[in-house]
Amino acid sequence: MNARWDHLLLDCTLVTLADDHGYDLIGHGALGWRDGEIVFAGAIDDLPDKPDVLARQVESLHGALITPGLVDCHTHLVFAGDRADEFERRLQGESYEAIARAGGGILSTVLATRAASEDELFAQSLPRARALIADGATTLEIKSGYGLDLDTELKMLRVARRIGKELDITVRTTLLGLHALPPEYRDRRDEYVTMVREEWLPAAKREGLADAVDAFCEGIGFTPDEVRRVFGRARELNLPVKLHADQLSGLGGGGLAAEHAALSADHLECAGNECIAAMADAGTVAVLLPGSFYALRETRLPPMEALRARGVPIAVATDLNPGTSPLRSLRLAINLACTLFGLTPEEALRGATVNAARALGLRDRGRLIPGQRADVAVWNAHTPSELAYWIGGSLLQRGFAGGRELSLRA
Ligand code: DI6
Ligand code: FE
Repeated sequence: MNARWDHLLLDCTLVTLADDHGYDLIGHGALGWRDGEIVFAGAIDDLPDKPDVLARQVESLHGALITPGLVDCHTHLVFAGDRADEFERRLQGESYEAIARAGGGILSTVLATRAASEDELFAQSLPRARALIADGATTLEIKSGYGLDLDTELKMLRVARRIGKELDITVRTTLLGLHALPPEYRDRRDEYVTMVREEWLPAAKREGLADAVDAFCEGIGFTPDEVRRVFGRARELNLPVKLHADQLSGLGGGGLAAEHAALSADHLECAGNECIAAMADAGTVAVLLPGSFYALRETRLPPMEALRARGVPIAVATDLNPGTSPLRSLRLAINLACTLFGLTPEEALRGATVNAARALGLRDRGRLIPGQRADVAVWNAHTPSELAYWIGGSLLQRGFAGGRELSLRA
């Protein structure tokens, strides 16, 4: 036997998600890790020795439920200001698209984000990341896209990296240059797309600031051809792609994502069958974002039956952003995915763990099995369906990332 384990949790119910179906629950369970990696996930009775011989730190969890730490694979949580005023306008009947076309929407957040110093942006964004962690997240993806000039885009990505360091969790960053056309390029779309393609992608790559590239493929965003130009360059630079696809307009975004072997296509309310088939063949994850569906009071549901029939892996994320999804809990996104989209609690939990990790290209987390990172959420719950069932409040008791306990100060 090698060196002792660092930590051993006893008397807990493990939701291991070890296989592709079912929770794979282990009652009277134990979870041990060493050097940030799980070394034992099983029944207490199957431990190879006495707990305090095995591990330096041993604790009983008194029957608590433990799951893999949640993975929020789609957020825009770095931004300045808020858009509560637009929320009020929408309640009075103005549409999201009308507000965007009138110069509000994404562009109003762009102005605030450009004006904020890097420290201000960090200070405003950090509490949103803390809120996600306080309800179970241990890995976050964060996109740029509210700069729309190179300096501000890189500033956002640096802030995202700094949040990961500050909170001691994994943050994956995504360059979202094609989010909206900045006003200074109003009549020069092509020039903007070329600049993102030729200058921004290589710069973000060179500085190690982007783990992936995303685009907003919508009537109010960018066309499939514009996205193609940028994605082609991303692939040349070995940067994986993800796509905001088929949310408000069915432009074939799911198929476009699959064409570029995208890690994920996100939203998909308007995706047709051909898109779903192409995603299945390409192994592209479908990321469902019920927060924006709810906040925009949309009615068109994502094609759940087609996704299931084709075996497309389904993930669930918050889409935390100031416009369409001011949602600061991934567990609440799980609840909304069940209530609004008809996911089972098991599909939704898998969607916020193992499949969400896959949507980020991460295979080292999302299950509680030996060899995976010790990213663990300990819940004030007894059954896994409770995670989807309780609405609001925090259920989280403790969180660990890479074996280190996280501060849950929200
Ligand atoms: N993600 C986005 O980037 C846009 N919609 C979405 O789901 C809009 C973000 C915004 O309005 O600020
Ligand atoms: Fe988004």
